[in-house]
Amino acid sequence: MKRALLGFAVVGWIVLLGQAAYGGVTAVAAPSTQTVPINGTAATLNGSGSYATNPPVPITQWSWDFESDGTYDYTETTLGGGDGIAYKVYDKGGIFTVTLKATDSISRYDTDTQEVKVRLAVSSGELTGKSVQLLWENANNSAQFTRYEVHKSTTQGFTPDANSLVTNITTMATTSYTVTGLTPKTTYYLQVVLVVSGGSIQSNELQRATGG
Ligand SMILES: [Ca+2]
Repeated sequence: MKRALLGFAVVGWIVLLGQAAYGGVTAVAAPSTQTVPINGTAATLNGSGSYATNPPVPITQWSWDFESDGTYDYTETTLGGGDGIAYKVYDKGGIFTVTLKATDSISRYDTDTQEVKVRLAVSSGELTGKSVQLLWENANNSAQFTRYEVHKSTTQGFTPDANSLVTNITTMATTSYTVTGLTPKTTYYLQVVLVVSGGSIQSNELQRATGG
C-alpha cells in the first residue's frame, strides 16, 4: 500500500513537470521599444500576439503595469470585449519599462516587457535675426531627471553630440532657453535632449530660419 502511494506521487510529479516544460502561456509585448512625445501620441501596448500551448486555449485577460512599479494599472478581458491592445499617453518624460501579463482561460499566465521612451516636445517662441527661443514640456519626473541638453546644428537630421551642444540645464523646472549668437537668414535645426538615469532621449527636431 505504501509503495502504491509512492508510485502515484512520482507519476504526479512527472505530469506536472511535463506541463511546465512543454505547455503554458507565452506573453508577447509588441513593439518591443517605441518613442512617443510627452502629452502627445499614445504608446501602443500590443499584447494580442500572446498565446497558450498544451492545451492551446485562448488568452482571456491582459494586464499592463505602465512603469513596472509592481501595480497593474489597466486590465482588459475578452469577456469585456478586450482585444489585447491598449494605449497609454505619458505625461512624464523618461524611459519606462512596461510589463504585460497575459492570462489564459485556465488561469495560466506569463509576463513580457517593452520599453517606452517619452521624449520632450520642443516648439519655438520668439525668433530674431540672431536668436531663437525654445520651449518644451516639463519632464516632470524627478525620479529619473538628470539634465536637459540644448543642441543646435545647420545639418538636418543631426545626431546630438559635443559639437552641437549649446548648454546643459540641470534644473528640471526650467522649460525654455534662448539660443543666441546665430547668423541672420540661416536655417537652424534644434533639439533638447532629455538625459535621465536610464539613458538619453532625443526630442523632435525643430527647424527655424533666423530673420534678416
Ligand atoms: Ca503601475
